[in-house]
Amino acid sequence: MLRALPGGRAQEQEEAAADKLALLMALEKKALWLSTWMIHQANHLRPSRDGLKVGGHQASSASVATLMTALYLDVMRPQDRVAVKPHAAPLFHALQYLLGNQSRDKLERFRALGGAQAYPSRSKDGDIVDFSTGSVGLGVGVTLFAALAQDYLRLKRLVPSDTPPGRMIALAGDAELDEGNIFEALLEGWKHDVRNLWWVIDYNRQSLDAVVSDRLFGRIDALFAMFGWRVVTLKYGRLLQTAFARPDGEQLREWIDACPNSLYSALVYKGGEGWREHLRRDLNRYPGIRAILDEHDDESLGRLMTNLAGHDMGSVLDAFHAVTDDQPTCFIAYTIKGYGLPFAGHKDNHAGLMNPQQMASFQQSMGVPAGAEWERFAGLDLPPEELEAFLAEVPLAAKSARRHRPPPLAVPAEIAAPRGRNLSTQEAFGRILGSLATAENALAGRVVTTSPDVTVSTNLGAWVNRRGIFDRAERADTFREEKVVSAQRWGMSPQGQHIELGIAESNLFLLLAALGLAGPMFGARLLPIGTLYDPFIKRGLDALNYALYQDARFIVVATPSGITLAPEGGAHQSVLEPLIGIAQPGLASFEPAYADELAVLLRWALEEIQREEGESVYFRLSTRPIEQPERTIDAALGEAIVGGAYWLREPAPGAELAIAYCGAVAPEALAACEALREDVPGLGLLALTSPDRLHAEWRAALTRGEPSRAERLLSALRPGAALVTVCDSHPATLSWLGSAAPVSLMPLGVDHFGQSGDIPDLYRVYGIDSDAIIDAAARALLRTAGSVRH
Ligand SMILES: Cc1ncc(C[n+]2csc(CCOP(=O)(O)OP(=O)(O)O)c2C)c(N)n1
Ligand SMILES: [Mg+2]
Repeated sequence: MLRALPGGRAQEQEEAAADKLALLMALEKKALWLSTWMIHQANHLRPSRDGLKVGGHQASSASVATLMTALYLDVMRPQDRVAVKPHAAPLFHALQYLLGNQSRDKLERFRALGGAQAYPSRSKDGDIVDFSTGSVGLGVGVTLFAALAQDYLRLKRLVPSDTPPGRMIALAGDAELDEGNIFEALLEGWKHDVRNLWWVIDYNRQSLDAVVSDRLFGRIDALFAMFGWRVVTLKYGRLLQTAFARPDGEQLREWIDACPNSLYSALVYKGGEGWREHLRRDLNRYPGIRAILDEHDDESLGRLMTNLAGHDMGSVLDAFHAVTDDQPTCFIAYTIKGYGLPFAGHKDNHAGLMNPQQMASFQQSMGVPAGAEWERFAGLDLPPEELEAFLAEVPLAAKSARRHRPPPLAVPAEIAAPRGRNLSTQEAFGRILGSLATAENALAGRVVTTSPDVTVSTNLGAWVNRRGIFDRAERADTFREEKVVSAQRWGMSPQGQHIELGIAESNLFLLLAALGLAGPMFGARLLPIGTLYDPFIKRGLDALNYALYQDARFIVVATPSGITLAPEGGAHQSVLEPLIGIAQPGLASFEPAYADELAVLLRWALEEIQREEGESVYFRLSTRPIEQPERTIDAALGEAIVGGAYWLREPAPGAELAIAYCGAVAPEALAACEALREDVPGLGLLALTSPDRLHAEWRAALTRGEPSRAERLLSALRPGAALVTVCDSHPATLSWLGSAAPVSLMPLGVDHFGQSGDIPDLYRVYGIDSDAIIDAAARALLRTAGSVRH
């Protein structure tokens, strides 16, 4: 509200506000037009070579036209960051085009190769996109973890804390709230007391298939309030509010309030006539309502009855600008899916496209002359210079970089391998991090660890004891204060470098996404390391994929893994995760067997996640202590470990047989190798540290027409030699080696659910113990000798 000021100031301000409103409404109209046109021309005017419809979401874009125009062209500041609901991509691109950040060429190639992406993409659309979206719910959730990451950096003064923080904003579809990850995130956010978070819910009461349940949203505001959020409901626009203030207007309000979502949507679609029929039937006894009906023709009655606040620019601006503190805020904005378009409100409009006739009349109503479809201001009532001048002054147009490029942090040339005769890779990991925690270097200061309630059981204890747990407030470790003996010291403070999460793997990966984007997003690099049990990668897999899709960089340490976890049983034993490691883009995966390999690989990973073209890194580790080799790792061996494979026992030239193993089954492979040496002298033992890297290099080498690393290694054997592969995971992890080199391959591994038992029993039952390896070698040799007839 404008306060009365002396002289003409109040009037001047009112005029300026009215001017701004008119400009924003004109630009909203243009953004709606451009988004609709962009989709239309991609579907109807661009030649199709494959007979597929291109698609695009005209209705979903129209639904948020007012909200997004208000945010992008007025409310947002350069430091704010946004996740736009996936199917509003066309509107997002249109607004960026108006701001001069998106080219016409890209809009014309909407959903074509190299053009504007179907869903906003950080890596494909470039700097204009803050968070990729696509898998509903995840874009909303990640903003909460970005707010946490921002606090982490500011409280540690890793970024300037004297400038205002950015607001992390999600523009969410209402059906996104059906995704469980939203609620997992809300709970975690409450625990961490997150701030500077806005979720703007486009409450059009429609999803893809259907109209959203009426009863649901009655609960939603209470739910947000319960988690400490401010809830701002934007329900009725100014036209409706004025009508409600008239005699009997209250009856109209009550009628709309009680109107079921499905009926409201259907009447939106039917238009003025439909509204009139229903209002007459239900409210005709009220003279005030009859007066309203008499005063409005069908068109203006339709306009009145659909005047929801989410489409009322003035109401939207007031609501956004009224929030000036850092309390998380949820705006529930009532909107209409397809607002302003012929299929507004129709329940089937999600993927609906306007046909050429509808488009022609829409074009006419928008006043866009033929040939001027891409003109930024064609058909608007305001002078282009004024619109241009307004856009130049929009806060977001300020040319401060949205993406930072902080330099990489130096990684020491060597990380010492933990010593010990018998070690598991999990213990080695804990000890490496434990000694990193004592290092007084910049690198250690940027490492941030996180885990969904498995910090201790994944061996992060030593690190956490030394570096502490992150919390906005200083909190003592009560057990310690009460002198209760415990190996864990869990003091909390803003200096802490471990973020403890509840058990929700989706949250883990969304937090890793946010921490892993800290460099480009906030200007200070973090080196995030997340730990979890290997089988639960699948629980958070979509969030992991989501994090990687936007090129967030982090290290995932998954431990324990496989049936080697023996007594824990099949529910906790992972089988297929190494195949995820091979197939997942953006992720380099390793399964080392020995502590010294892990030391080499962790050092490499800390560099890799900082490299411009690098990837995130996944380590699959084990709790099985195994005897360690006595050796020093020279540069060549180090390179081979990173490359994915080396000969642990070099084969004699032209050898008949080799065994290739990966991970914790190393002792079985070694034992089999020793046992076979007498009968097959010169056999080799190939250690695989990364089936993923080896596979990727094989494919790349094939394309280059050069021998791959795998082929070069195996060329030590005679062509057609026998190769037994063994791993504590699905045999397909390694069986592809049979195509990379001319060998006759026998793949061993686990291809059905595990069960409780000890390692000797389980390895025997699942066929990965040394006897199984020896047996497979014998069969392979027989087969290569041609004595087995198929
Ligand atoms: C995880 C996931 N499941 C399914 C989809 C397919 N999908 C795309 S949009 C949508 C409905 C979205 O409804 P809402 O969030 O209300 O958006 P709006 O009404 O604004 O289009 C669905 C099911 C998806 N993108 N992601
Ligand atoms: Mg919806």
